[in-house]
Amino acid sequence: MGLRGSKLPEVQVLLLGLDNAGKSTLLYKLKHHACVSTVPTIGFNVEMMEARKSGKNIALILWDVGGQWKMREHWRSFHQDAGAVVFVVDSSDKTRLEEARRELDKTLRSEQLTGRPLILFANKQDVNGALTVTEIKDRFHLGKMCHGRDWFVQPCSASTGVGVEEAFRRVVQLVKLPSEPGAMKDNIKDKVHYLRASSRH
Ligand code: G3D
Ligand code: MG
Repeated sequence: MGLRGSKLPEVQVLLLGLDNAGKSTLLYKLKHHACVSTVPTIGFNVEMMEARKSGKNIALILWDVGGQWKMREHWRSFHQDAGAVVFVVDSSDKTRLEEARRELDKTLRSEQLTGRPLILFANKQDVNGALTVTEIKDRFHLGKMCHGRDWFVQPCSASTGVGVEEAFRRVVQLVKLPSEPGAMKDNIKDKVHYLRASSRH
């Protein structure tokens, strides 16, 4: 049995991005249709949502492993089983855009993520002066960076909820289903153990 007792085929998605990009707020918004105060994620959040893909019900497991420096080295351990990468960008913070670009570039260079789709959430679109999708695509050189994989940039605001459901629908559309359904279930438990231990240090 999988996370929270789900018997559905599980598909894992990495939710990455710098700290303060809005990952936790997005997860809460999606799960609870509510805006809650978040605290910086130390360790990780993991959420499951049910979705329908190719005529089948699936459980999408969303891993928000924290954007802080301390946790970045642990991102790599998630790559192997990821069916898609979601990278959240704070479109209003121009001072950290280059840092975000570098992190994304580094992530996509992981051999284990070859060919996995990228969905970039251009978050905080409600903030005046936020960069548009076109500006982010250009500044990230996304066409070049994502050569050989499907990719999509979705504007959204985790605060207002605009674009959030569309963004996750796009994830469901692009995510790769595991070739062996159920093969990863023990892995999820292992990962939870591993991360709990790592975040205590
Ligand atoms: P993280 O999980 O990526 O580190 P959080 O980021 O979800 O903790 O969000 C960091 C801060 O950004 C929070 O503000 C949160 O309310 C805010 N935020 C997240 N998404 C949006 C958005 O779409 N628009 C705006 N305006 N703010 C957003 P605080 O002040 O609590 O630190
Ligand atoms: Mg967080």
